[in-house]
Amino acid sequence: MNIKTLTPTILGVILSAIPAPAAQPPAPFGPAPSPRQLRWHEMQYYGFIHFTVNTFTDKEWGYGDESPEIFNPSDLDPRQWAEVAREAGMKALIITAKHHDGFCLWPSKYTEHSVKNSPWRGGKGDVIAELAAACKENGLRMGVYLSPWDRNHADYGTPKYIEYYRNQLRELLSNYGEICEVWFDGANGGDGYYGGAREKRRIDGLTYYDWPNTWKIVRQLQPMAVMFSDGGPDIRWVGNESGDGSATNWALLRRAEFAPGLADRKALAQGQADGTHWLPAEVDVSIRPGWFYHTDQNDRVKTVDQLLEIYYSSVGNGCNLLLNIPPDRRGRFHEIDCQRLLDLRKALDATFAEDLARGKTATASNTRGDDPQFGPAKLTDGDRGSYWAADDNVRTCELTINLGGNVPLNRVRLEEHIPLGQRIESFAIDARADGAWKEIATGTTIGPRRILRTPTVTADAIRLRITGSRACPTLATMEVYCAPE
Ligand code: FUL
Repeated sequence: MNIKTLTPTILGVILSAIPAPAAQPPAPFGPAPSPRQLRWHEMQYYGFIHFTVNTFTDKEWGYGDESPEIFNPSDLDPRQWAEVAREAGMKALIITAKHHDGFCLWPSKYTEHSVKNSPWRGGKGDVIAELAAACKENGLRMGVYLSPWDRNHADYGTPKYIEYYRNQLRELLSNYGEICEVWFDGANGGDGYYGGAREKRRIDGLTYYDWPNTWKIVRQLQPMAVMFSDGGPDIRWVGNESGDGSATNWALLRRAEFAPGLADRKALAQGQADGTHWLPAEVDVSIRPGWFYHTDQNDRVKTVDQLLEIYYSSVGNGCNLLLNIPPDRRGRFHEIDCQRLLDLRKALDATFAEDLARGKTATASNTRGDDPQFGPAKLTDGDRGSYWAADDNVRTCELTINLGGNVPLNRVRLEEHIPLGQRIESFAIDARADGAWKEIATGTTIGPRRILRTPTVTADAIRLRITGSRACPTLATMEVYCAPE
């Protein structure tokens, strides 16, 4: 058949039957998260456990001369920790296997300064093993904190100690199943017991620990574990211990400028838009004033309102929340702390009970290649893995969801499709009431997650205006909720 002999009408019918070529996903922009970091982003909220000789001496930092005999919890119960954490909605527990005082919660074969010389369980106990079993039973992941600074060890400050530290890390990463996170604290206070020397020891934080070679051990033994410190290499400190995330939050950092204990606090909080590495922030904060349990702080456990503020400041700004609950001298979470955790869970469940945008009609001022696989319906399909994307040349865009009738709302939850990098740098949210649009929130970054708290408004549509983006924007989800007053 000769195409010239076809009438225009027949040609039109044939052409319309040929499917338009599928659009390609946007090219990744800047650094993107690794699979282990993506898995960490999903954890969102998990618990920190500070427990050691300090629990029995009522201190925050042990000097390193504590006798292992003082570690004697009357009713140690990691199963209780794990059950409460699970019911609270946490996804993991990270424990101080060794804090600055050097006492080990597991029977390390490289030191006598451990539970093996404690009366607890007749010297046969292993807190890490008990916690690992309890986490497994409760579907939680487990992480370990191994303080680089060791105020007990005679060799601290010499190369010999680095070998000791690495041996301990190998024990923790080999004998307790899967480890989700390794926590490298940056504190190096100076003075300590140091095997009886009782002196001040200074180390060069940049060179002494030879971090790159220690990180290799973690990669080799636990390839899916993320490593936390002031400068990563996987997760960064947020720069404060008060529970504050930053509303502007790039999951990126110029990593060469950072190391454990050496950090620019503002950059840690906000990240750096032009960062060379994907390095998202973790917010660590205690439910009590101290990291360790002190009876006289029982009336200063954070209230649900305080915890909610922390939740929105951390999780709501795209950070993960690591909330510390220190076991008491029995070795149990205190009743007050347990109640607060469960009350927080209740409040969050009530707020995020129903996504008012789910399944509703969404439209976009631009859709990548006009291809439904990147269409705005992906924002409301309940699948945070699928995403809307714009054409390559687009930097601003409007996304509108018709809520199908008037509904009260006061929370909007957004996520970029971070496997392709972080892009959006400014946005506004409008609600439509009686046919008129009104701005109810503005923001800078979205990244892994952004939860906006807005005044309660009644609206029949909601609109996200992306007003600035470093590359063509993507968005994985746009959810709308109404928190009870
Ligand atoms: C700090 C430590 O010095 C505190 O004792 C606590 O462990 C906190 C999480 O990190 O740097």
